[in-house]
Amino acid sequence: MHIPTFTLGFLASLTAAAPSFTPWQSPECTEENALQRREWSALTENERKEYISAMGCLMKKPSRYAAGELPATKNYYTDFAAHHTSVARNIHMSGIFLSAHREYLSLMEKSLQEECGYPSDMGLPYWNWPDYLDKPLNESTLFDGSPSSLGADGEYLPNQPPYVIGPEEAQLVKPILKEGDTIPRGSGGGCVIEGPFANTTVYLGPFSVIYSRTGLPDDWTEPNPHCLNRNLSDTAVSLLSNADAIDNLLASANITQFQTRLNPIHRGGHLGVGGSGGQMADFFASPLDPAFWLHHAQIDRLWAAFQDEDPAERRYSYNGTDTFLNPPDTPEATNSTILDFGVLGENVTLEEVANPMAGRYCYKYV
Ligand SMILES: *[C@@H]1O[C@H](CO)[C@@H](O)[C@H](O)[C@H]1NC(C)=O
Ligand SMILES: *[C@@H]1O[C@H](CO)[C@@H](O)[C@H](O)[C@H]1NC(C)=O
Ligand SMILES: *[C@@H]1O[C@H](CO)[C@@H](O)[C@H](O)[C@H]1NC(C)=O
Ligand SMILES: *[C@@H]1O[C@H](CO)[C@@H](O)[C@H](O)[C@H]1NC(C)=O
Ligand SMILES: *[C@@H]1O[C@H](CO)[C@@H](O)[C@H](O)[C@H]1NC(C)=O
Ligand SMILES: *[C@@H]1O[C@H](CO)[C@@H](O)[C@H](O)[C@H]1NC(C)=O
Ligand SMILES: *[C@@H]1O[C@H](CO)[C@@H](O)[C@H](O)[C@H]1NC(C)=O
Ligand SMILES: [Cu+2]
Repeated sequence: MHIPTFTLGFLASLTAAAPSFTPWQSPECTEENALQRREWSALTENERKEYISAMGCLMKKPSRYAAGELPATKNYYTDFAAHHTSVARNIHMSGIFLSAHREYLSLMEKSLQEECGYPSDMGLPYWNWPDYLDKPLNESTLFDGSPSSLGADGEYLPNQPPYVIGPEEAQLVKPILKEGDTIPRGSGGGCVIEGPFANTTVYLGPFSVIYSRTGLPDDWTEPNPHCLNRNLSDTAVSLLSNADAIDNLLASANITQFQTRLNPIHRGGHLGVGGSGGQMADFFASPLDPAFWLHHAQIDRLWAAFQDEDPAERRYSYNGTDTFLNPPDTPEATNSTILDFGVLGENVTLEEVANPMAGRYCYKYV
């Protein structure tokens, strides 16, 4: 049943006028012509600045939501975060997590290239967490506040309590941490006031992790001006997203085990930048922090590596439904499950996003 759907969608996009294919969507994708996604620290300073300025450019492009539909988004960059917010309870802790984030990253990559002059031979950068564990994150190429960083940590706030893991957070970090465990205070906590993206005002969120269970209140679309906030937590990264955890992840027997092991690793990067209270720790609005894309490129990289290890078995293998925590009455993820990207891009099926080196994609991690 899914094959006709795929074919029709494909033909429709060919006939629906011009720019269905960008240069990197080569019909003949090879190791040689694939777009390269590289590690942040492997980029030159100028390349890092390309990423930073293209992101800044997207933050100045007009929102694509209909007037009045989403007052909390003021630009196209924030549209990405708003869309993520609206589908957060479908695309996390479910069978469509990996697929939805893969296409989402690709849409960002394409937007940077097509609308903001990001080099067409440069993919999204990724953040290989264990590479950064030998010194504090606030001294790293990511967050040292230099012009080629993603901006500094948030301003240091004294007297911050440790973060006590509540029941909702416990779902995201189990089995490494459990309810009642604590993470020591992060190294910032206040507004980012140094480096790129300093003093950015955002209007979306913040949203308590409690809403991951209950759903968002209806007024989530209303603007609430506040600063871009970070609260770097080296502890969260070293505890949850370390090299042993990755080795163990890649040794998973099947997609079910892979997803289960990935959960706390994934959350580690979010808590590592956002602590608690920073945008990156926001279950809904985390893409407001430009570090989001590097973190998720690393997640996608690990999924691609896992798939490549046994493509016949793993490429089109899914486990879970289209809803947070896979409630029994929700539909299982399959090849033909549709992902809806709203104002960001066309609908795609899980089948269409399963292979980074075929169909709509041609990229690899180096
Ligand atoms: C910063 O995050 C830490 C956890 O890493 C938490 O203990 C602290 O309360 C947070 N502070 C703010 C202002 O977000
Ligand atoms: C960087 O973070 C560490 C804790 O990880 C802290 O001790 C140090 O004071 C911070 N440095 C700066 C420059 O904020
Ligand atoms: C951000 O604002 C603070 C004042 O709130 C100011 O001290 C700082 O210089 C500003 N940073 C940048 C990069 O403009
Ligand atoms: C996945 O692997 C785990 C661990 O080997 C095993 O217990 C489980 O039954 C497997 N699940 C499926 C759906 O194959
Ligand atoms: C997903 O994995 C769980 C646990 O192994 C299993 O009970 C379930 O049947 C799997 N679903 C599919 C569609 O493989
Ligand atoms: C999913 O799609 C792939 C690629 O088209 C195909 O090989 C595979 O058999 C499909 N899986 C199922 C369960 O239909
Ligand atoms: C995308 O799929 C949804 C169903 O999941 C449908 O309601 C919507 O109309 C589709 N959008 C487009 C642009 O095809
Ligand atoms: Cu997400």
